Amino acid sequence: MKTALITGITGQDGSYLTELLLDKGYTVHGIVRRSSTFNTDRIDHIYADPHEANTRLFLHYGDLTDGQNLTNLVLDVQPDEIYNLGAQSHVRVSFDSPAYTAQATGFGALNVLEAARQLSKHKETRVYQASSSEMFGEVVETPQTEKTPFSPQSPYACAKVYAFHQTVNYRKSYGLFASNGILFNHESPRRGETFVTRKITRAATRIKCGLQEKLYLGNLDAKRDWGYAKDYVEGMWMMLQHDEPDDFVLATGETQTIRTFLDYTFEALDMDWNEYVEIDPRYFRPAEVDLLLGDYSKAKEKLGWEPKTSCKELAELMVQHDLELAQAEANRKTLAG
Ligand code: NDP
Ligand code: GDR
Repeated sequence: MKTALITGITGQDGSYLTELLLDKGYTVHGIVRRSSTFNTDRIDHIYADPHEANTRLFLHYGDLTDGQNLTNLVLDVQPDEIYNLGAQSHVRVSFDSPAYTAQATGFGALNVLEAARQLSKHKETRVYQASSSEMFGEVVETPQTEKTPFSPQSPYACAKVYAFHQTVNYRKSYGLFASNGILFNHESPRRGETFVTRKITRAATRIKCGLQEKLYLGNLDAKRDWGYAKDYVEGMWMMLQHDEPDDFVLATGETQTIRTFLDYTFEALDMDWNEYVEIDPRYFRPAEVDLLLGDYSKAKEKLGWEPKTSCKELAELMVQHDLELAQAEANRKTLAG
């Protein structure tokens, strides 16, 4: 069976991709960052003691900014497939930490490609690069396709554009099987709590349970093409099973404002968000991406990939999950007196 190496295994997508690959019989190696607190919450339910028999998930310490460490790991593990999902992935934070974002999100991808190039001298390996719809930035055309020019609007997006082009460069220069997935926003109950969808579903359910009074947000007018992360990791895997490396957009082909996501969330709880939401300019960005809407027809035609979950269904499944979390928190408070 195949072996995969995943950077960013502790993130939202890393956790779903690990489940998918283990289900398919892969051995999975993941890179985790050393941290003074546990950062493996999203994969704890699938991680078994490596001393036990039949374990197929292995974790290694490392960091995308440490190229030597990545090359050593890649040469040791000899993966058939490498998924580079690791990144400083928060757009707003990238304005505060532009240099670190460039190192982790941009040069980190170069480190992964260079490690893969070393391995490819001995055996074939395939690389997936987690590219982003943020690279489109300023609206040039809609819907956005693989041919739409990039116009990045943040240090994060600039770093992703660099990584995108290096991926194409390694493909052309060295014949490396390296594909870019240009993924539009995808969310889930495992989404980080500072991204807007999860911030909304966490706050709305906590308000419902009497644990919070207000929700402070920034720009409510931006439009995003939101899909379900579980659907999207399947597309990542499909890209690396394709007969040739290429670049693919994964999206739903529908776009909604933050206001509409608020509608879906609060309606699922029989509440009106206008009573609870306040604007805090702290959450505005120095430059905003106003409209993202993806055309996934190339992925549909060449990979047979299609999204399965609508934005409304996504909001509802996130609400259901977060309501259970909020109810448990409320119960703990009651018990504690
Ligand atoms: P998350 O923010 O949930 O996860 C990011 C992962 O990267 C975490 O495992 C994190 O580790 C790890 N990481 C961060 N910095 C480093 C570093 N210096 N070295 C090694 N690992 C690091 O992101 P998602 O799962 O949502 O996204 C996965 C990838 O896809 C990212 O590259 C993101 O930019 C990209 N993307 C995401 C989209 C989305 O809508 N979710 C859309 C398009 C692209 P830790 O847990 O320790 O913080
Ligand atoms: P995004 O996601 O920047 O699209 O990047 P995020 O959820 O952070 O923002 C989406 C939109 O919501 C607006 N917004 C707020 N955003 C946050 N985080 N917090 C708020 O309080 C808030 N209020 C309004 C934002 O201004 C923005 O317009 C995500 C990340 O996963 C990237 O890594 C990925 O590449 C892209 O999606 C595609």
